[in-house]
Amino acid sequence: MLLYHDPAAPNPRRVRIFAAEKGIPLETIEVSIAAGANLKPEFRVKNPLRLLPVLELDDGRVLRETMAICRYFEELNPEPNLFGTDAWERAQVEMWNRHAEFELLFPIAQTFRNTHAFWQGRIKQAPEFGAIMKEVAIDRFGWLDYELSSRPYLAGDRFTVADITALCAIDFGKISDIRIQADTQPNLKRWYDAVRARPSAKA
Ligand SMILES: N[C@@H](CCC(=O)N[C@@H](CS)C(=O)NCC(=O)O)C(=O)O
Repeated sequence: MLLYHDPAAPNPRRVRIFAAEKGIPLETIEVSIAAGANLKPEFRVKNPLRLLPVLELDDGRVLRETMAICRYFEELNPEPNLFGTDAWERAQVEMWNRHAEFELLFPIAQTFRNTHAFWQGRIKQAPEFGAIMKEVAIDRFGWLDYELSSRPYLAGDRFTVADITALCAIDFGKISDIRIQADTQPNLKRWYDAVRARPSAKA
């Protein structure tokens, strides 16, 4: 299987980490967002939305959307389980993954898109909106520290896809100077150090 990705982008990283946790080997092909390679006709046939990641199967079928790709991998290699094993755990993982996407990744990505020089001249930016999103992201770090005071991982006692989403979002925040405050957010820091230390985090 071939993954179209950009090493610097958070959503492709979610897929690479997920595959590494599952022991699924992936060939990768870099599509540089900085160089505008995702806007070129060769890539637009893979994804007319011009977004990464894209997974291409050996028979040429193409799958888009981070979570669709991760769910496909979960079906292919059920162990180690990363989406939950019973009704309650699956619901918890779903809830926490959505929290990580909408409460962390979304405001962090919107801060970057609307305030960073990288996007100047590439997209229409709304700096005021970006600044508000940064405030939201900073607020959510405090919320997550509170949540993680009662359990080791986002969805409970073990590592799941929700932790992958949160890790990639939080690491991506650094480019916009959104950072864990180790002195006031010890639970978040403890969780971050644990997930960052997993070999898959380097994928
Ligand atoms: N919902 C999509 C979002 C994909 C997405 O936003 N990808 C970003 C990289 S993290 C991208 O390709 N951006 C290129 C651009 O905006 O031009 C998914 O989860 O796969």
